[in-house]
Amino acid sequence: MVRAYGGFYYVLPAALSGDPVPCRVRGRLKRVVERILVGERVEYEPPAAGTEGVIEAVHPRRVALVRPPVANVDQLVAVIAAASPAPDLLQLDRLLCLAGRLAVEAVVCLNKIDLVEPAEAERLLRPYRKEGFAAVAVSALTGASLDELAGLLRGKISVLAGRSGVGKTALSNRLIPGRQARTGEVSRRLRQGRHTTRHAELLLLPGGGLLADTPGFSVLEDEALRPEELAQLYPEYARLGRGCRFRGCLHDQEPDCAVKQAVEAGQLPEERYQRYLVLLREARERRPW
Ligand SMILES: Nc1nc2c(ncn2[C@@H]2O[C@H](COP(=O)(O)OP(=O)(O)OP(=O)(O)O)[C@@H](O)[C@H]2O)c(=O)[nH]1
Ligand SMILES: [Mg+2]
Ligand SMILES: [Zn+2]
Repeated sequence: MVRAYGGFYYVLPAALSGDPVPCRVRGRLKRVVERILVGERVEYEPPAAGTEGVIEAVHPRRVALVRPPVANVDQLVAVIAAASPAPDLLQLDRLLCLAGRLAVEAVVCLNKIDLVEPAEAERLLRPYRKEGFAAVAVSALTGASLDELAGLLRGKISVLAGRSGVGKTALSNRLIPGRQARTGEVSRRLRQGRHTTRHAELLLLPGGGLLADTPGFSVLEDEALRPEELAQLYPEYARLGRGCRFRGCLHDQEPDCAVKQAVEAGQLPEERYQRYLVLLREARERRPW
């Protein structure tokens, strides 16, 4: 199901392709399924000529995002801008942790590379590539490397996330021919309006796969993270942490910490470690993101 609107649920006939079919929900199902989310896999009775289809069953979902309400997400695309607004790497790290927590894949997408030197884009992405994240440097304005991004989205349900103004809507407009959602001011206004979450929608990508645009910070969760969970969400820290003296080492003040030693030896990026300490403090204070 890719779109819920005006009492209808729009269902793609084949897996991640085809034209959405308007459906109603079988009456008895309404009692069982409290809320059907976009991204839900459903069984439906196709419409006879001139009528609508009927959703007969909803499959159990693997995962669901709260904001935007999207089920069965495969991949979170964490978008930052190379400039304007300046890259918010703390926010990027939060999004990568969120993806890890939900057990969905993550892609680092650096947009607006037309505004910086190529070396600057590479400097920003290198630490993430080294840690094993898929990372692309693109420009929604010039179209640079958008085919590479499209390749990462193929065949998957992906959600674009990142702070306001980084170019999520501009990217989805470029990736989906014919889509002309308004960028800039308009979405900022909409975000405060009542339409935002109700209109979560999955857009069909030309290469196959589905993409949800989201406004601003909407993907962050309310639930606070425990410090031990946080440490596990950094792939490199989880791997190296096996060499720490203490089990459950949080790589902060503990003695004989393999992670801290790797940072001091220049084997792990210092700046990402400093941001980890910020997130660790937040987790200790149990602050929601
Ligand atoms: N120079 C440059 N500008 C871009 C690029 N991508 C987007 N922009 C501009 O950045 C501004 C914000 O883009 P949007 O796509 O609306 O940003 P958004 O992430 O959807 O923002 P919200 O919907 O508020 O969360 C617009 O004025 C775009 O034209 C890019 O690659 N290069
Ligand atoms: Mg937008
Ligand atoms: Zn440690």
